[in-house]
Amino acid sequence: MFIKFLFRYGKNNIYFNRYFSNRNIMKLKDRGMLEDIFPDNAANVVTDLLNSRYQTVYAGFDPTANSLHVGNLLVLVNLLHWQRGGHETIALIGGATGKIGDPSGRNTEREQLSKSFIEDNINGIFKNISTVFTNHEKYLWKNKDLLKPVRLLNNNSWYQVMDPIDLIGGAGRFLRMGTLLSRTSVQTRLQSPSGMSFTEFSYQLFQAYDWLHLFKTYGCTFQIGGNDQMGNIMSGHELISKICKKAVYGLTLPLMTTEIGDKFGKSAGNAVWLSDDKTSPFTFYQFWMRQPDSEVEKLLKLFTFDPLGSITDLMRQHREKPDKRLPQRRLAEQVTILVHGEQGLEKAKKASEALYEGSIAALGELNAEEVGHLFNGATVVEILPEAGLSVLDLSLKAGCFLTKQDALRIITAGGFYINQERINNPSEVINLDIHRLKNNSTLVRVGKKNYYVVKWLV
Ligand code: YSA
Repeated sequence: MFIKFLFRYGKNNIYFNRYFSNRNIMKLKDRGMLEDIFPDNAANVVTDLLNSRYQTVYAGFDPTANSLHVGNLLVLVNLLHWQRGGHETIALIGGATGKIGDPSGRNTEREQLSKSFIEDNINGIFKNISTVFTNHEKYLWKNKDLLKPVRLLNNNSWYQVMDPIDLIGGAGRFLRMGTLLSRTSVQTRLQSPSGMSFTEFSYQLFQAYDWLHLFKTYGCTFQIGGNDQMGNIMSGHELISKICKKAVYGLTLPLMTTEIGDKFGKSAGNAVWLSDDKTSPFTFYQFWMRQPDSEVEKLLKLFTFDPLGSITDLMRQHREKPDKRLPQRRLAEQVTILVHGEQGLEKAKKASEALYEGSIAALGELNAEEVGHLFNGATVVEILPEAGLSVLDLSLKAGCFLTKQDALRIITAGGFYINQERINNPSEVINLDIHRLKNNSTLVRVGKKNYYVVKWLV
C-alpha cells in the first residue's frame, strides 16, 4: 500500500502533504491577497492542483531602480506564502525586459536605461530579494529546515544566447495581433498623445516567452504579479497553451495604494524602498507605525504571516486601548524584521525611542551618520577634542553660527542644546565624559530643529 502510494505521488509529495498545511494558496483570498485568477473559471481546478502536489510559481521584477519598494514587497510576501506551502518559487529579475520597458500601468514611454544603470539595479534587487527570503526563514519561519530555497534568475541569461528569429519566428506567430492590441496596457498607450513604440509593444512577447521558458525548464505552472500584470500573464498563458497544450494559471494581487488611493511605487514618487541606503530602517519602521487605523488591519493581513484569528484579537485589543497603537507596532515590527533583519529592527526601535521618547542613551547605540540621518539629514562634523574647548568654541567649530556675536547671543538666550539639554553658558568647558555619547559623537541643536552631529576625532 505504502509502496503504491510512493509510486503514485512520489517521495516529495508525501513530504508535501505531511508538512505544508498552507499549500492551498487560494486561501490567500481570505487575507485580501488575491484579486484575479486566469483563466477566470479555474478556481476549483487550481485548488485541487495546489492540494495534490507542489507547484512551481514565478514572479518577475524589472530593474528600473536599484531597490525594490513596498509595493513590490507584496509580491515577495505572496511568493513566501507559496514557499511556506511547500511549493517551488522563482523570483525572476528582468535584466533583458528592463531594457525593453513594461508599458503596463504607464502613461508615457520609459527612457532607455543604460547598461551600467541596469547592472547596478540588478545587484540591488538581487540583494533585496535574497535578504527578504533569508530573513523570513531566519526570523519568521519556525520549522526552519523544510523550506525549498527560492530560485533567483535573470532573463538576460536566455535572451543573451537566443537567436531573435526563434523569438519572433518561433514564439511570436502564436500570439494574435487582435488579442495583443486589446490589452489595457496597449490601448491606454495607443490613445495617449505620445503613442507607443514597437519596442514597448513587443514587451508582452518577452514576458510570455519567459513563462514558456520557465515552464519547459522548471515545470512552472503559475505566474503571479500585481493586477497591472494581467495582460502580460494572459499572453504567457496563450503561448504555453498553444505551444505545449498544457494548462497554466495566473494569479494577480491587489495593487498597494495610499490611503487616498494612489498607487505606491517609484513613478508615483512616494516609494518606500527596501534598501537601507534609500530608506533607513528607522524611516521604514515609522512608515508602518504611522499607518492609520483604517488601513492597519488590511496591511497586517497582507504583509505579515500572523494567523487571521490573532489579527482579529489584536484589533479587538486596539479598540479598547487605541493610543497604544498595538496593531501598528506589530505591523512595523514584522515587516521591518522581514526586510532589515533583527539588527535593523533593533536600530529602528532605538532610533524611535531616541526621537519620540527623548532617550539619549538610545541615540548612543547608533553611529554618527545614522544619527545625522535620523535628524533629517543633520550635518555631521568632525572635531578634535582640544583641552579647554568651550561651548562657544564647539558651536563655532561645528558651524552652527555665522559670527561669534550670533553664537553668544543665541546661546545665552537659551537656543543652544547639547544632547537635547539646554546649555546657556558659552564659556562652559566641554567634558567628553559627560557630553560624548557611547558612539563617540555629540548631538548639537540650535533652536527647534537645526541639528549637528559632532564626531570626535580620537
Ligand atoms: C515579470 C515577468 C517576466 O517574465 C519578466 C518581467 C516581469 C516584470 C514585470 N513586467 C514588471 O514590470 N514588474 S515591475 O518591476 O513593475 O513590478 C514588479 C512586481 O511588483 C509586479 O508584479 C508589479 O505588479 C508589482 N507591483 C508594483 N507596484 C505595486 C505592485 N504590487 C502591489 N502594489 C504596488 N503598488
